[in-house]
Amino acid sequence: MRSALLILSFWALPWVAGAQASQEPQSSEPAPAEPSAPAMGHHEHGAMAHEAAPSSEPMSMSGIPMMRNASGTAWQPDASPHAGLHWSAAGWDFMFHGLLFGGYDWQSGSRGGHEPVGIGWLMLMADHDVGPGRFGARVMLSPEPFTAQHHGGYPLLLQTGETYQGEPLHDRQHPHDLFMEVAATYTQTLSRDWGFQLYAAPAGEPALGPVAFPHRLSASSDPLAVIGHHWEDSTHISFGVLTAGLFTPMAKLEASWFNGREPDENRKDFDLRKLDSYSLRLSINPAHEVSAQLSYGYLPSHDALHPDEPLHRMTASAMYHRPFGSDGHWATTAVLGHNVEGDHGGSNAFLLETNLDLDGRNVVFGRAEYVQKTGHDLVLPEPLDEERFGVSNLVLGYLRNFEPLGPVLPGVGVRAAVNLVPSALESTYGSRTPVGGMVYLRLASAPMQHSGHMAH
Ligand SMILES: [Cu+2]
Repeated sequence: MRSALLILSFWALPWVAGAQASQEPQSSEPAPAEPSAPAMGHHEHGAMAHEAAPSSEPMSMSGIPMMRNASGTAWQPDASPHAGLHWSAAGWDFMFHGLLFGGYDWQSGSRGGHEPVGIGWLMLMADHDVGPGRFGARVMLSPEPFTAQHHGGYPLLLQTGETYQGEPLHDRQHPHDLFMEVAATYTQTLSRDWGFQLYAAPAGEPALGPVAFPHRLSASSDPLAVIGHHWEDSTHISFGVLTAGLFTPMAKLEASWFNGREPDENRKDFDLRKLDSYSLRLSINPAHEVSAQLSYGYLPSHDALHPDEPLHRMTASAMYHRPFGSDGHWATTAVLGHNVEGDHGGSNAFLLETNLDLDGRNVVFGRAEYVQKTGHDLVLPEPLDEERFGVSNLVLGYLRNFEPLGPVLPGVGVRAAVNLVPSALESTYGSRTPVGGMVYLRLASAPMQHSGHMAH
């Protein structure tokens, strides 16, 4: 109950900003596809734009649709729906969006648990032309330190990663930090086909892994985390990130230098530390509906409990987004994550998830994961410490959206999961098929309104 109230009051905050924006006169005509970058002429820009891109899409730099920008500096397919509030004031373009879940999480067995939880994030972005380029600032906050903090996180069978009271956390997902992202970007086109981007963040996401699950459209109806998080996209909150990227309309190559240490148990501060890790990522958007990436990261001391164990991470992922029917949308993501950690050798995580919005109202979603976790990861008794177990997680859910309330799209949903564990873990989990579920209220950003977008 308290979580639900907190979640709701969290929304009220930006709603003040939202109300201001929605008071502005709404243009009945769709916003023209004009580049926000002054460095390029409109015609020139048009020639560079992705062939398949519908002309009604707002563009950012180098003919890249604004909708391609996902979490951190990651790309998603151009064919992504617009959601959020967008307004302009004093030469700045603002965007506000968010995704919040409040509900009751229940996981079976002695390693499970049940409690009310609040999960999600809110984000404000501001952009302004600076010299020949474009400056951007963003702040993303999460309510989870207040709404998902009991016993170090919310119940989620087979989840591992980070700590609680100095011990490794297991079968719970740690809350995301209050400051999920505080970042500045600078983007500039160099020529018709080239541009570069710089990203600096005391809290932010290095160029490693796919679009992080809390920000993936294919995961946007599912409140709970992926159990392969610490193989795939767990670095999305790193306290100290510098990224430089070079991009064309179709590809982006980025390098990051960052603090690879996982956030500590105080979820309300900045865990700044030396930048000891690096990563490389190649992103490709070969078609309007497709985005793929390949990345590698070296984190010499990611785990506070084992500061001498280096981690090498490799990830590959692909996303496919397309409209469905007249008002729906279909988003699918596949991810492969590979960790080589200390002396534990290599381990893999596979994920396939999909979100099918049938008509703007009814959404069905699902996820399948297979992850190799050690007894050490799962915090099993000593003799099993170095043993490796293949565990799986199958999720199916349904979300029903209602009429938007101003900038907020409310909905109610249910999510059911069955986990598959090997027989060696049967006694630990009380079953070879432990289950979990959640019923929830979801507040998402309503489809985007371009109020005052073209003011400059
Ligand atoms: Cu996370």
